[in-house]
Amino acid sequence: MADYVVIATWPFGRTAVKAAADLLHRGKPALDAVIAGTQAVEDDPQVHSVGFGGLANSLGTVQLDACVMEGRTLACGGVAALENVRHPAALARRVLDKTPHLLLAGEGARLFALQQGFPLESLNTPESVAEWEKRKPPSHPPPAPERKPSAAITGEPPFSHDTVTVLALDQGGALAGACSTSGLAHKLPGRVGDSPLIGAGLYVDNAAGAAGATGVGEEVIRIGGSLLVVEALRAGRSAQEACELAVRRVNEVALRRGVHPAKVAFLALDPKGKTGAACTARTGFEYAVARPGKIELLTAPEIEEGK
Ligand code: SD4
Repeated sequence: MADYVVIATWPFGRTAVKAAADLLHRGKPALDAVIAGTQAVEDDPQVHSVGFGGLANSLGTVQLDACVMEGRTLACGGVAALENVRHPAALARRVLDKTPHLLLAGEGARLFALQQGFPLESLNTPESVAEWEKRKPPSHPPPAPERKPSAAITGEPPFSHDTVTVLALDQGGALAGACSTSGLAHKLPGRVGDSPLIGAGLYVDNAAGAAGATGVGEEVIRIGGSLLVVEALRAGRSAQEACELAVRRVNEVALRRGVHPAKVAFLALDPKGKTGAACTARTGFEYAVARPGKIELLTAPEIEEGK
């Protein structure tokens, strides 16, 4: 029997690792635990970047992205641009369990949710609508500086956004991961980020390790972020080195594109339970780690451009 470990993005990751650790402690599989952890954050109306109470797109509609993956058979599932379902990670698991597909999007994902007995509901709360109003981008943005922030998205309001990504190693030595987000506030309707995409926002392989991402999804997709981290683990890098390597890739690509690196962070968990995390400059990325009897909030190192 191995000691369990679960890690999750951002300070609200404490809620996720606590819920996940409750299951891992009782010997439950990593996949069940990461979904329970993710769901605890999806249900929290105070978290305006995930699930119920998430920030809406430019039309005022909340569209959610999520995926799940387990590391033994590489079984995975995702949902993208999903409306009216507060538990997208649980629905992603149904995609994994009940369909021959890996990713359902938009209206198809919502119909599947209905078929699977998920209630359809409004995900707006009075607080999330007020927050969305506050973050409305100006209709006449100021002229862009020379080297403008990537895709004009810096993670600062009005484009605040945080994914919950949860990675776990269970007592049987199996790895799994889940991530869930409402994506970028005021995004174009139908915009899909990294979080429902296997290999971008999440990748898990018991033979190498697990990795997940948060931050500006466009930049994570561009470098195939989570798969890059897992392949670095497979090649013998530590979890910490693998995350730093992916952040350096984000920095290099930004330089080639003539933009400042966007706010992006990676988390990793290896098959022995060692963890790693790193982020681009000024991301201020914190993550939660739970092991038997202990929950901590840690700060990831920031990798400056050219370092
Ligand atoms: C996205 N990666 O939709 C997500 C948002 C996020 O911290 O993680 N923000 O691009």
